[in-house]
Order: sequence, then structure tokens, then C-alpha cells
Amino acid sequence: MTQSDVSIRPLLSRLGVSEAVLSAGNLNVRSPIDGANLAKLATHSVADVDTIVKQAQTAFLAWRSVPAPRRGELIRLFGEALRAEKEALGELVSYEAGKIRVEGLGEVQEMIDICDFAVGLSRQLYGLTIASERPGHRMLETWHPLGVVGVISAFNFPVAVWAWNAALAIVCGNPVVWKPSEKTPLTALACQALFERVLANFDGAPANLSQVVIGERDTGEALVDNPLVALVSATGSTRMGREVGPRVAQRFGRVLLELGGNNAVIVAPTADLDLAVRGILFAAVGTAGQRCTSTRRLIVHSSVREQLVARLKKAYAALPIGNPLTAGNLVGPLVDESAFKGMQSALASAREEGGVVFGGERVLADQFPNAFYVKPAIVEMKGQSATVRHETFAPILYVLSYDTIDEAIALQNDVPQGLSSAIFSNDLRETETFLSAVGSDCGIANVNIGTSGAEIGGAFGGEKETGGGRESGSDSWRAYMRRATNTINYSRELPLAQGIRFDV
Ligand code: UN1
Repeated sequence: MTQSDVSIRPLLSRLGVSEAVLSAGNLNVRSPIDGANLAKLATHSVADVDTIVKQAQTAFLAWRSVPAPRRGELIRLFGEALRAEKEALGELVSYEAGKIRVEGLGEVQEMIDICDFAVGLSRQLYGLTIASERPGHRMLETWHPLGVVGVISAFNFPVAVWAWNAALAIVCGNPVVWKPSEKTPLTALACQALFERVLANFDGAPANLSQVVIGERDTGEALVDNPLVALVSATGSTRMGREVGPRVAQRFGRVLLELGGNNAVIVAPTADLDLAVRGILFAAVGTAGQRCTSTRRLIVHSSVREQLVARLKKAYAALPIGNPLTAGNLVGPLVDESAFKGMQSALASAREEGGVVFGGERVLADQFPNAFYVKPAIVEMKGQSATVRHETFAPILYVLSYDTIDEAIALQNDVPQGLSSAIFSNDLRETETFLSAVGSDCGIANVNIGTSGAEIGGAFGGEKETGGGRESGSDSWRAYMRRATNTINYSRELPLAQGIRFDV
């Protein structure tokens, strides 16, 4: 038995995942920490997915009639269960996704936060009333539950992104079918077990309100293509989104896509460089550069470039890299070998384009021959080359310079992706321009903080190849409901709109 095996089983059993499940099939689950095999799970066939979606549809028919505040009560109790198991679930996230302990816990905190948000929302699924042009009439909008919500999530936020979707979907009256990344199915099974524990003690909720399907591509496709899945909310690569989007559109389903980012930080001459160094460091190397919001580009004013890059290199050189469960380490492993190869090939291309690479090499190979720890890289580029414009899911920070703010904004926007962006500046004219219609074209634009680590209260998502979807806070809930426009006549006449007369 490996080290990971020893520690993970009590965690899983505490969270309600039975021992038998862990050796039920052929899907190998490995820990990025040391490459140890954590489980061999059974997968769902296309036919299984069909059955599961049908069960979800049955749940929908019951759940849609349960009053929304009562639906909120279920999510409140789920939030309580998450609070009670925060440590265990957070640690499991670290094992399976390789993120450092505080980030694993932070991810569970995002789940708790979205549950709290959804509970409040359950009494605020507001529609408008609208003035009618006809006498004795009134108009209103009513929001109704939508139907089965399919959630496809990525390895890097194996539990929070599901919770963003599930908490809102369930409060909005919908069941959820979740297809987690095949790299992180155990955390999904743990969330499902916790949810079921809460559901079992809840009066008036149907079975199968939340279900998990485990598998690879064909399992995901079966979910995407099923006409009973009213909304497919998918988080992952742009390549995945390009396939999911048209498939769902073909059957007139709805999609919510949260795809790649190529997030930049602009550092202006007036910036507080202490803040900038800290903000960039967390956003560029946190989660080993494997957040969709990770900072991948630094666009720095020529006058402060040398100083800032020198300070960043100093900070990078001091980064504690290693086992994410060991207190003090700030950078854990890449998720797997293919992520490592992707990083090395991006660095090789950047070198070919004239880039000067600092860091980026594999470390700790002796201690962890089957895991992939790297020194985060800083790459000074001559311009925004093809490699820079491509999202590589690894800790690479490309450095570009600028001289005018317009030039900086143009560089920031001149990539195919549009998720997150930030400016460090104390010049109000610059920061406001950056946030204005002619500024950042991203879904997230920040001032004097980094690109990652968004709170759940805001809508999360981005433009262009990022897919256009918005999840989590603000009014993102509307994606999980259908809108009905109602016109009510309380008069004894039947006037037609637009003044049309149609009398015989
Ligand atoms: C993701 O990487 O898919 O803003 C989500 C953040 C986190 C969520 C990231 N709250 O970095």
C-alpha cells in the first residue's frame, strides 16, 4: 500500500464513500501528490447515463412544485454538513487535485459560501411587473424551474464549481446530474454521499435530486446529447466547449460555458509594487498555475519592468514547493505528466520565439518519481507571440512591456480568451479607463488585486473563447430558470396590443 492509500481511506469513509466503491472497476484515480493509485472506479455506460437522466427528470417533476424557500432549507442543511466536514473534504481535494491544504479548505469554503448565497436567493427569485399598454391589463414575469441540469466540471476546482451550479440549480427547482473530471471523481463521490446524507433526513425531497456519473468522454457526451438535460453547465478547456456548445445548440438545449482564460495583470508606473508582487505571486503560482483565473501574462510599464521582474524572480526563488499537505508549502504538483509535458513544450516554443525563461524545470523527481513538481516559470517575451496567446494550464508567467495605457489595454485584450484581468495602478484615470467600455474586455476586471481568487457573490465567467457563461453570484441564477411573460386582463374589454382592431 502506498502512503496515499493509507491516509485517504479513512477520509473517504468518514465522508460516506464505501470501501467497495474504490475497487469496483477500471478507472484509475491517481493522486498528483505522489502518483499513487487511489482507486479503481466503475464507470457509467451510455445506457446508465440515460437511466440516470430519466431518474433526474422524475425528481424534477416533484421538486419543481416544492416552494423555493423550502428548497433553500435543503441547501442550508447541506451547507451545515459542509461546515462539519470542511477539514475532511478539503484534505480529500488536496489528495485528488494536488492543491495545498489551505486552498483545498478554501475551495470547500466557496461551497459553503454559495450555499449561504443560495439560501437567501431561495426567497428572492424575483420577477418584474411591467406596465401594460392596454387598460385593465397588467404584465409580469415569472421564473420557473428549468429542468435537469447537467454539470461537467474540471479537475482544478473539483468540488466548488459543482457547488456553484448545484446550490443554485436545486434552489431554482432543478435536479443535477454531475459528470466530474475523470481525474477527480472521488471528491465528487464524497460530495454526493454528503448530499445524500442530508437528503435522507429531509422531508419532501425526491430521490435522485443530485446524481453523479463517472466516466470519460463517452459518458460526458451521453449527458450533453440527452434531450432531457435542459441546461449543460460545462467548465473546462476551450476545445471541450467548442464541442459541447454546438451539440447542445443542435437540440436547442441551453449551455453555460466556463472555458479557458489567458489572464493578464497590467502594472502601471504608479502601482504599489509591494501589492503588485504579492498579488501577482498568488495569482500566477497559486494552485500551481492551474486555475482558469491564474495570471498568465504580466504587462508591465517599461519604467518599472526591471524592478518588478527582479522582485518577482526573488519571490519565485524562495517559493516552498512540495507535498501540498505539508504545512508551509505554497506550490504543489501539476495534475499529471501530460500537464508537465504541456508546460515544457510551451516553454520550448517560447524559447524559439526569443523568450528568456527563468525557472520551469522539474523538481523533487527523486522523492516523487511518479509525480510532477515544477518551479514556476517567468518568461520574458519580446512580444505577444502565438505561445503567449495560447492558454497553457501550468505556472508560466509571460512578461511583456508597454509604454502607454492604450497599448497595455490593447495587449491585454489581444488574446482569444476573456476571463479575468487586473491593473495595479494608483492613477484614477487609468484604472477607470481599464474598467470602462474601452478597457478590459474580460468578464472579470480588477483593480489592485490579482486575477484569481474571486468571491462567490459576483457573477463568474468571461467573454470570447471563455464561453460567455456566468455562474455563481449576482443574477447568474437566471440561467437555471425559464422565464414566462404573463399578461393578465382584469377588464371586461378585449383591447389588442398595438391598437389593432379585429372586430366582426
Ligand atoms: C476555476 O479555476 O475554474 O476565482 C475557478 C477563482 C476561484 C474559482 C476558479 N474562485 O480563482
